[in-house]
Amino acid sequence: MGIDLGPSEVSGIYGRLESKSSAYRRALGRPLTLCEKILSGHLDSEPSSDLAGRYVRLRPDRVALQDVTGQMVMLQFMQAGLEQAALPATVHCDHLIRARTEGGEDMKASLDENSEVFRFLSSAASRYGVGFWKPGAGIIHQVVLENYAFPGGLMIGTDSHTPNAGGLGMAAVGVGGLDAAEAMAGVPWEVLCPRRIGVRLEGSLGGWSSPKDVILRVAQLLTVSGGTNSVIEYFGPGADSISCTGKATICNMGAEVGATCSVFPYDRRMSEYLRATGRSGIADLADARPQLLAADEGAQKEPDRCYDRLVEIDLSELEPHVVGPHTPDLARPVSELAGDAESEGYVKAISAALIGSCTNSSYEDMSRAAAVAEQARRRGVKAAVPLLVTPGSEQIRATIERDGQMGSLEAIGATVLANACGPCIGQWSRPELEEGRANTIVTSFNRNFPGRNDGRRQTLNFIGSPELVTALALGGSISFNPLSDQLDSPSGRFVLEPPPPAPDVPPGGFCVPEGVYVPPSPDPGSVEVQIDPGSSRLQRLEPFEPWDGGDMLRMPVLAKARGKCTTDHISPAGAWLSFRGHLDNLSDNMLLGAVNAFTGEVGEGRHSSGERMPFPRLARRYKAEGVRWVIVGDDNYGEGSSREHAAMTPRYLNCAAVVARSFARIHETNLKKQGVLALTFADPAAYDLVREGDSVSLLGLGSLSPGSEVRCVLDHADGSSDPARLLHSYGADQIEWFRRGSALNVLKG
Ligand code: MIC
Ligand code: SF4
Repeated sequence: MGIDLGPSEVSGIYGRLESKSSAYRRALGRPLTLCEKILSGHLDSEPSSDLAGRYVRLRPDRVALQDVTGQMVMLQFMQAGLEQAALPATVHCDHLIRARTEGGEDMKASLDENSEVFRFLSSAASRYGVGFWKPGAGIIHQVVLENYAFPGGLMIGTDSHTPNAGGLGMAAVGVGGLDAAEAMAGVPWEVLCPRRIGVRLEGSLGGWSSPKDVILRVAQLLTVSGGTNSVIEYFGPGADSISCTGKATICNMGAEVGATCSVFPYDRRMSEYLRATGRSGIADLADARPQLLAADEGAQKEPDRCYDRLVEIDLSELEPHVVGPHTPDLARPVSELAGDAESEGYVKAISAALIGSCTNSSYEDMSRAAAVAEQARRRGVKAAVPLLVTPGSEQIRATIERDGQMGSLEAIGATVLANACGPCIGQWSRPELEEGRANTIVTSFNRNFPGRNDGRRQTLNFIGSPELVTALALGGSISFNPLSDQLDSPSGRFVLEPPPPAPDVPPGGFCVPEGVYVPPSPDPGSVEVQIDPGSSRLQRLEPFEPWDGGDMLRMPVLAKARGKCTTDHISPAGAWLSFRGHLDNLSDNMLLGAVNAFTGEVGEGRHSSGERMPFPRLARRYKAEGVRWVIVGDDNYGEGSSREHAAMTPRYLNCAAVVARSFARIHETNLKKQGVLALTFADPAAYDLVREGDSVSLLGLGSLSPGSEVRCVLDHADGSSDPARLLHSYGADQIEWFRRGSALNVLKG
């Protein structure tokens, strides 16, 4: 199977899109939204009735993997005894690269530290027909945008920010590793057909306002769970005023509101980007089909008929925003940041400013940030705090080096890090920080959960656009309003001018890097996959046990998590990223960030004997005793990343069920796939009935069927008990995953 989809394959895809979406339009008897066209066009069957709210089986066009989730994909693919990827797939080495000093040195050290994992990934990719992007090539979503995303396509990726490709009009969805392994095995990919949120954009961006501010505003309106099981579709006259890469920023951060994916209609900006990245053939095909690659006119005229929810944003009135700390939906215009810092007691001094990442490292972003930096350089002013730049890809890095943007940033003191995730994913080493001391950082990244960037829960991360973050780096404090406050310079005080509009494709073309990509072997049989049996970082997987057919009685509550419990709380990244290919070693991080609802402590619970200990140790103790146990979760449990490890480590340590008020989409699927029962309280208030020392019985599992309820009895330590009704969202096939112990066991046959 080829790794590239060229114009002839894309033309075939458009043919199917045309015929299936017409059938779907007839079946619904109304105009279609863009995502409805893309999804119905990729159905494994003929569309005949309304799919919304139902599980649908789709045929994605490609799969994208990154290094830390990709290891499990490959291990699962191997465990299932599969041979060759049945559709184009690539793996990107980005998350494992550290940020310690600067790009060159960091890359060298990271190559040494991770050589074993990179050898495994490159050999497995070569063996199983997957393209391999070497460390240093760039961050998955940026490299995919530059090379593989195309309008009207459908992609799944083992990373929650896969929707970035929506900037090129692709429906791109973040999934757990097993979804990817199954798709690579040629099995249709199953997803709950999303609801539709329409965002109508009026006006045009100007001054300091940027695409980032569009999504920060959307996050404020929808909140971190408001997009769950929904697609966010942008349209309206304002959409054209946003560059292709700016659209990608907006779609990327749709993950922060839990959206399945986000998508923009095809337009001139996308056509330009496709041509500038060497894909004129696809641009020609798309240029000839503007209607196919946008919502039907009727849907745009009467959005109320076609979208479940409608949001309107006037770009001309949109102020630059800053969100945080600790959650991406805590938004305010930058003019209100100083006031919030005062009233909330946030540390005002900024300790570091970081720009770039997969979200915001386009040519346009870097040009606007550089334009701010230039104003300071001309006046002899340097950044008041360390300014770290993470280019999204080698293509971007080399191009901004050639065109001078990097020089402007370096002139004010910026350090350029490796083209990798680095500080965005906790690979940032900050030995200078005093343990336990609160500090403030500003970033143009997408996530700001506690402990995410530097492993320090006291770090407050405020997120804004790269140009705004650069300006804040000059001001050195979150009380500084870049729009109106003065900066000191040797020649007097001055106020920064808003950066001028910048092109999203370089006038002189992109510098195309060489030697960063390795195609799969033409002779896969000759490739040996390299795993050292004594490795601490890679471990072949053993299948999980099937369900024994009985009810689950009197299981202890290992943890009742209070409040936000993201995948970063359940399976932290940072130093733990080293063990993403070794389930046993990784399991020692399970729930280390979760807040114990009974005690307020982080990462610790109590054994039924009364002894306190960290959750992973507690779980290992129960496992050794042959006891299965339960996690109780709050709202939007498992928010954030796609890492299936957050489901695999509990499963491995004997978790039988997670009962939550509600789940984030990807995590819920990951739990189901790994054979952990994912259940929700029919009455969310029942969460409060769970007390310390409770045991949980789940009854009637033998009659589990789509839409059925699960009976639960909570036995309290004082001898009393409470019943609770539990719901689930399992489809018929998914129940089989539970019965057989995991979806992988089903895949193996
Ligand atoms: C993230 O941004 O949280 C990550 C790291 O990219 C994750 C993937 C992972 O945990 O490996 C994601 O977003 O899915
Ligand atoms: Fe990497 Fe951060 Fe993007 Fe995730 S969000 S892919 S960690 S740069």
